[in-house]
Amino acid sequence: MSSLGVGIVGLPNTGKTTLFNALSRSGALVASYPYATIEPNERVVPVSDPRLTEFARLAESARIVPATVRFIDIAGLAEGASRGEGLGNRFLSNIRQVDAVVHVVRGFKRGDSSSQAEAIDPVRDVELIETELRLYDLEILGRELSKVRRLAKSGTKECIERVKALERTEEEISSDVISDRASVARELALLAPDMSLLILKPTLIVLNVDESSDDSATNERKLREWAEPHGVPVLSVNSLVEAELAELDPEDAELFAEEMGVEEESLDRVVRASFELLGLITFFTAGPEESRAWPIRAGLTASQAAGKIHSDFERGFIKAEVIHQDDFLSAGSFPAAREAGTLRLEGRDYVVLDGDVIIFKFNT
Ligand SMILES: Nc1nc2c(ncn2[C@@H]2O[C@H](COP(=O)(O)OP(=O)(O)OP(=O)(O)O)[C@@H](O)[C@H]2O)c(=O)[nH]1
Ligand SMILES: [Mg+2]
Repeated sequence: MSSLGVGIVGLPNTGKTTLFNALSRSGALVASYPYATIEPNERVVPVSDPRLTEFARLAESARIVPATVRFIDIAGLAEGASRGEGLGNRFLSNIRQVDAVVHVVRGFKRGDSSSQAEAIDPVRDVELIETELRLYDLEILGRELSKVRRLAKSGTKECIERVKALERTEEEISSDVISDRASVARELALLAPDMSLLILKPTLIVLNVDESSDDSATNERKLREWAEPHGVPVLSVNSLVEAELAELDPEDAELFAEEMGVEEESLDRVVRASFELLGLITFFTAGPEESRAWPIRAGLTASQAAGKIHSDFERGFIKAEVIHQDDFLSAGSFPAAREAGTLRLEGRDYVVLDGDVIIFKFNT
């Protein structure tokens, strides 16, 4: 499966590319992951998952193949982007293509930051971008509504339902706080699945902080207070330091990180949180050749999950031997699990759970 895409979005010069570089360089340290040749502003980044490391150890796997996230570095959006300022429309339409959004907000001092416009103010900045996203969405909704309203006059039931869904969405997007973006998105997807609205994409805010800002704790607190009712998670990262760390070998990186007082694994947390935005679950395979994480949509059956590995697996599916992660860890091996009775036999209609470790049996 080609990885789903997460767009890095924000005002100009907030450190989007710095974060992108840090993410993709740190990714390159991992031994192997499915590689895709893609545009230079797109990188496939492995998702570190301690479960996978454990499974590989137990199965004595020769290699580890983690799940991946595809990050796309999108150009900065300026105020007025929704009216076409600064190539705004093109960048906004780039965001339509992604499955989720990492919104980078400046939390570091810039040059001579005596002027008001340069003062660090994450809430102002976040609202500025969100306003542009909403204006763009409202424009698209408005255009679609006037088209569908005309069609609805001669009134198929489908058309009328679509108008209602679009109107409800328009109302939500115009309100001060969209309290549950995911449920608005779900409702819209049912009746107008072709509409891709920017503000409804699963979103994570990354506050790009600086080691030297005096009010960084205050800024972060204010941003979190803002984000809470909007239902958007916030992570703090020092992208500049992380980008430098990603270039060092691990020993030097550890020393430097300590010196700079950066939190361990802050990049890993960004990747994991980005992966979580995509709403996927993960099942695993573990054998001597490789241990591998397989991200799938929730609700897939065993035979459909087998089809993710190879279409022949789905066609020739016979059965699956399934064990849940903790049972596998405590058994220590498949034979031991078989003996303990924790490795179960499941048929094609078994619904795969996050954390299942699976051995597929199939005919080719
Ligand atoms: N002090 C500090 N400077 C940073 C940080 N992140 C980025 N910068 C600096 O901010 C400037 C812009 O960084 P970029 O990563 O190019 O920002 P961008 O958001 O990709 O910019 P555009 O693509 O032009 O919108 C560069 O000079 C970076 O070195 C940070 O965490 N701290
Ligand atoms: Mg950039």
